[in-house]
Amino acid sequence: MAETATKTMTSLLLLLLLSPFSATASTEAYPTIPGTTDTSVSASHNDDLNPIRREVYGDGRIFDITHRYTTDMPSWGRENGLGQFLWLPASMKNGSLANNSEMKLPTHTGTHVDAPGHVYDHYFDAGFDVDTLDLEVLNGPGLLVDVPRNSNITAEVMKSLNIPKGVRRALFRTLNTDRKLMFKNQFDTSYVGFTKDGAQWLVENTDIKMVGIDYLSVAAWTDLIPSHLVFLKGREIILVEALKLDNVQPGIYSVHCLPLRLLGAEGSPIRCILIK
Ligand SMILES: *[C@@H]1O[C@H](CO)[C@@H](O)[C@H](O)[C@H]1NC(C)=O
Ligand SMILES: *[C@@H]1O[C@H](CO)[C@@H](O)[C@H](O)[C@H]1NC(C)=O
Ligand SMILES: CC(=O)N[C@H]1CO[C@H](CO)[C@@H](O)[C@@H]1O
Repeated sequence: MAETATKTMTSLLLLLLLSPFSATASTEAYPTIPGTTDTSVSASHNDDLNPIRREVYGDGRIFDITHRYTTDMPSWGRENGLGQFLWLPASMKNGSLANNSEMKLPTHTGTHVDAPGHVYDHYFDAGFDVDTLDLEVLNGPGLLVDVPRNSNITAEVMKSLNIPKGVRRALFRTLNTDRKLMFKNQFDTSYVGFTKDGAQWLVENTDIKMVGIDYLSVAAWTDLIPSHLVFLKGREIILVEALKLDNVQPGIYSVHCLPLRLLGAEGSPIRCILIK
């Protein structure tokens, strides 16, 4: 008897957990990303097969600040975006037991991380790849800060931001977000990034070890290599690029970023979230 009752309870609980009503559509306050469809509303009906794609989870507490990989997303130096990056060599449609995709893409595509080997060949040869990055640096309290929209990130701008000592992770939101550059498929060299003196100022005057930015490079186009060299020389600072910082309030969050363990790679896609 007792066993049957327990079984019934368990089934009820399972039913409740699986019920469509437990999948809440809480993204109303956070408009969907341009060019994509917010399916979270229609997904509350279970009569259609609509996968839920979200930017925000946990009743507005968890923000996905990773860009979705799409064929249309901008890709470094390319006119027409990333293009095809997924193939389906084995498909159920033509007789396989399962679908098994393969992917091919530059490791510095979309939201990604740079390892020291990116701009220092002797670091590359020594093996300072993405697998050697310190997860402690990539996970912990961090500051999302708005950068004045009329300038690249120079020493003067860095100074004006007054980021307190002790802040170890900083995500810089710039004009790139306003211009929605990560949603335009043509690569745009006029993005905002760090000038060499801005990078130098950060290294010398702050405790920041994780630097995040909202386009494909932390370094302004005109200071591309010099800024990277300044940041990556000490092998302490980790650069996270092309973060999706739309529709998130500035302030302190718990930052969580996890790169792939690609042995020998100086870059890797990375999944980043902010938790309030
Ligand atoms: C099976 O599907 C794959 C991927 O679409 C394709 O390359 C292959 O030619 C197909 N094979 C057959 C027998 O249709
Ligand atoms: C930032 O620098 C780039 C060149 O690297 C330039 O095209 C762009 O206009 C600058 N942006 C601002 C807001 O000054
Ligand atoms: C049965 C099944 O899930 N088939 C899918 C295999 O993958 C292709 C391509 O992504 C889908 O179109 C099929 O529906």
